[in-house]
Amino acid sequence: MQIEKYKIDEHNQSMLKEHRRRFDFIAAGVSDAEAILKKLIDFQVAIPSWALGTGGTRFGRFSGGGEPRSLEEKIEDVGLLHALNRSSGAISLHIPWDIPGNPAAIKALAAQFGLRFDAMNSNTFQDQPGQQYTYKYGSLQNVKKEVRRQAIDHNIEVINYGKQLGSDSLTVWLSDGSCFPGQLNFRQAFQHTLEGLQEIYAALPGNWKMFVEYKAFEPNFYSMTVGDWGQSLLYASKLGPKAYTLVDLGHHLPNANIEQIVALLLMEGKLGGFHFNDSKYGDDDLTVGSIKPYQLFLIFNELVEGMDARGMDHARDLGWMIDASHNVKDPLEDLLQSVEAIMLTYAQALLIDRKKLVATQLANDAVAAQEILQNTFRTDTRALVAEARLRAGAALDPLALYRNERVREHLVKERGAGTVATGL
Ligand SMILES: [Mn+2]
Repeated sequence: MQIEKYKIDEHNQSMLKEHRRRFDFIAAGVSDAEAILKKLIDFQVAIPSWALGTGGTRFGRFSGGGEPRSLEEKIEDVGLLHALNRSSGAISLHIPWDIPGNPAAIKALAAQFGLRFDAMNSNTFQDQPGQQYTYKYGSLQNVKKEVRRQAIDHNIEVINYGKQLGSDSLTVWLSDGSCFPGQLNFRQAFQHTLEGLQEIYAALPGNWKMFVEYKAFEPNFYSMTVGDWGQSLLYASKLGPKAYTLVDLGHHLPNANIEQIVALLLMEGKLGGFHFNDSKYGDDDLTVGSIKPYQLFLIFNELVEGMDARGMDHARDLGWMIDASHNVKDPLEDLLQSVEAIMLTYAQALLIDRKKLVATQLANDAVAAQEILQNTFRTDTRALVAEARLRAGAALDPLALYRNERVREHLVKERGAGTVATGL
């Protein structure tokens, strides 16, 4: 299923007059609208292959139908999203769920849709059919050398698939840890994990990055071997300049000050990637901006401020990805909403008057600082983001067009009602 260009043009034409009115209104109040629009057009958020099917919980999974049955169909789905919003120009694969049978053909297919391959993801949190050793007691941390060897070899295999596809980064998320006090020697678990990561690091091509993702709890509930940003930063620092910390919004203890974490990691040049989602309780994997949009805004504020302080390219110098997948919505609609929430919030962060904010900080004026941030947060950036889409050749209202074109119905017809995408 693809959406032809003329459908997008027709859709845009029908909304153009109202859009112009709304865009002119916001543009009149923004001093550098053109520069902001350029940044919005450049900004791309990678879509993970596992978000294209319905997510499950440990209790059940309720497929919505028309899910992609193969890697080719996953690429088609991301191509469809990208055609609608021109902000989803990358796909992040997971091995072994997405092993490319013919990497050259897969690469060519992605290129047809204007997609590149974002970070590759390894999996040592599950046992795969036919696997020699179990990860029940961890992978890189495991007390048994043969298990650690198997996990290292798997990660190197993932790098090799990524090389063939033109990816340039590896995300390592480990579920390693312990469920009960006394189960694990913390220092030994750390040391084993570090040694494993060092071997994987040594296999990285020169231009690659390694992202060390942390998570506070789950599936282990007493300790996690990469449990917070301190531990991740410790690994990344010991590994070397190609290793970075990856922040996933859902991987913190409740009420963690994620914006402060982001600011300090950027200061140290060690923030490498970012996983967007939203949560009420833990790693809920809900739609970006659906629960705590103000927190997302405060995080973007620090991201933009910290990247600008280091002269970084917003679009290219960090890995941006959605990492969410849940039970209820059509996954493609959910992803359109998530990308929209990211773009709206990024646009808000670009609108913050930094000079004024610094002045309030130097004057210890907490009231004025709050006014600046909240006035910006309350600015409606929808027409700004829509204008960026229009200029990039995307739809003014991607979700409306998706629904008008009855995309899901077509996908169910094409693929069947009972298809289940590989993933969680
Ligand atoms: Mn993640």
